[in-house]
Amino acid sequence: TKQYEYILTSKPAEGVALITLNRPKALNALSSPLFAELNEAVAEFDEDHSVGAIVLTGSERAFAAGADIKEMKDKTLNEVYQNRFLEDWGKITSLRKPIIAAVSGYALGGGCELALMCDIILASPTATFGQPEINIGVIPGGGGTQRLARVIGKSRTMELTLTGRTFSAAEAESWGMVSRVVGEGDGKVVEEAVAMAKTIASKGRLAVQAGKEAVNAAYEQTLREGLNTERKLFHMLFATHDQKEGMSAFAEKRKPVWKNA
Ligand code: CO8
Repeated sequence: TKQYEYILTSKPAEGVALITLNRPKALNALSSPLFAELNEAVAEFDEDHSVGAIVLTGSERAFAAGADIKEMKDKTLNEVYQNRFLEDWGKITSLRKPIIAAVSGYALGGGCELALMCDIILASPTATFGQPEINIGVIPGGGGTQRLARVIGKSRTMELTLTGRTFSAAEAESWGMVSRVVGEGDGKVVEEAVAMAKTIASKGRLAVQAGKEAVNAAYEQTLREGLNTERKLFHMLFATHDQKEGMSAFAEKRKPVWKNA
């Protein structure tokens, strides 16, 4: 795979691509050049037929400590508005393949928002989340107020946004923001995320893509529309080889062989 300056990429298991944010001196602060590389890498893996699921992680100390404050500090209204600052930082939400965030250490501001853009969040017990933008005179700008409110509710989101206080992995788990907190130990959360990605990558790709699309509809559509989307996608899968194969394999008591078709 390609060499980047601010991220590392690898394929640690069958069907799995791993992207590691790698700006250790700045606690993985999210700069425009870093995001350009991240967007390029996820787009490449979304196209890569050998990849079925993607894992995004940072370091033990920081998933990402937010957008790069030093880069933002002197920007003017003209610049941020005319250049639509942050608009292309949400590209990973339009991937077809699932992306799992494996979070250790700080996930603050844009770092928390980046995790929220992923499909599944796994957290190490060391993970510290927060939207501390209020402390530097602004508010979240990468979806924090919107995605958090949908996931953990209005009252908590309001408290976190207006006080800027951080919250723990245990809180994030009890509020349903992370799917689980993974046991102690360096690298454990990445190991678990890679194992989960490998499991997902071993399923039929069309069904995985449809499943992701259907769950996402729950956050973007009304219940009636979402149920309709789900049923249409379910019906659509009856046109695939993998539906015939999966159901025949069950009836014949054998393992299915997916063709991703
Ligand atoms: N931007 C730039 N540099 C940073 C950032 C950041 N967000 N966070 C840390 N760094 C740098 C520090 O400046 C320091 O650099 P140097 O060694 O050159 O002084 C280095 O990383 C290490 O940091 P600290 O010395 O501060 O380490 P500590 O262990 O003492 O503290 C903290 C760690 C608590 C994480 C602290 O660094 C901190 O509070 N960081 C800022 C957190 C923050 O406010 N984040 C929100 C930023 S605003 C934002 O994210 C807007 C969102 C925009 C949308 C994004 C869409 C995805």
